[in-house]
Amino acid sequence: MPARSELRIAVVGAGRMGADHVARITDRISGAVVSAVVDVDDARAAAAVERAPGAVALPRLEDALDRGIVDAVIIATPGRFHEPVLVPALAAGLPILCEKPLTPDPESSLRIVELEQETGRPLIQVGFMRRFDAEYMQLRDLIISGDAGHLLAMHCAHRNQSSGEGYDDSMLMTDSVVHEFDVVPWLVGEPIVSVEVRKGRRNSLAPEWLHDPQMVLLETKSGVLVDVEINVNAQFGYQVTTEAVFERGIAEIGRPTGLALWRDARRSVAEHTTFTTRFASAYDLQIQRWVAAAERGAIDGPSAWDGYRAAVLCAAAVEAQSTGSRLEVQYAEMPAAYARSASGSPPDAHPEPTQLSNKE
Ligand code: ISE
Repeated sequence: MPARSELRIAVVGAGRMGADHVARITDRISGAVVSAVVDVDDARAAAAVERAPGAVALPRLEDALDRGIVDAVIIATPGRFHEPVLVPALAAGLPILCEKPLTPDPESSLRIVELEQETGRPLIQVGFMRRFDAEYMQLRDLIISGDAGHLLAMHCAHRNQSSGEGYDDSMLMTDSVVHEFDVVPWLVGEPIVSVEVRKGRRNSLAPEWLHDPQMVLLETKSGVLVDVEINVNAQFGYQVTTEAVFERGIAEIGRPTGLALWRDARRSVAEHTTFTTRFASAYDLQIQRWVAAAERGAIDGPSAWDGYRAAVLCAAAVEAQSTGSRLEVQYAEMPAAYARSASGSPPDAHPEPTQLSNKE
């Protein structure tokens, strides 16, 4: 058989995120092609295939596997359909990039963690793309360096322009704050140990069934407090910011950058309206690194265990939404296979920050 030069990817789910990945792989990712687009909706699959020369549209992943045209799988269906796709993809021993959430609840996430361990290899990377955003990476480096002293607290804002029909109260946690549930431990270098959710004054512009915004308070193992404003009917645009409070100063990421326009006695800078543009470079880097790692039989980002932990936090946060009180979070014991992350160090452990340098 001639040496294969490109990773042949089946993209499962041709909705907004799946179609975005199909275009990304075709236009910008090297070393990979889309070989199949899998969606139960024929029209949606056919439309996505238009963007991927040579790809076929199929209704089930198994159909693509039977044809022997798949080296790796991207799962971009709604979360409740992830497990039935993860199972055959794991059985086939294929590298998988699974959009968040890994699965909708901790029990099913643990089942997937167990199945992955049976394969004896790290096959699943979860699509928490914020870890590939340039400013998030800079902030993490700053925390690790200790240059501004120890991290004390963080203020996060997660604002969407508006929420759609099927988006309900629990999705504030499971679809949106799930990103903070992943990225906060990654930034701070230790797990989240408690969660509290408060509902304040409701935005009258939000759909009538939604209590929006809500405030989430997280605490990490050493006591770093992190507040998250989740606000999915912010009207003005899409914005994800973090202000980190250190012993010696403050760092901020996520503010709009780019051309500033002074006109009619105003200064303006364009803001994003959606996550696909706000995190476009992060998605590109995530997929490019996943493709490179898949070729080495590895992953290069959040693992299935990270997906499980986020699922635990989502479940706790949904419970905390109804109680309004602080809830301590318990995780299963981490299997040894996940004790070392892709970078070779334990998933949460940051190196000891360098001593506070006294520059005065
Ligand atoms: C959406 O599903 C995402 O994953 C976005 O990153 C997030 O900001 C948004 O709130 C979610 O609905």
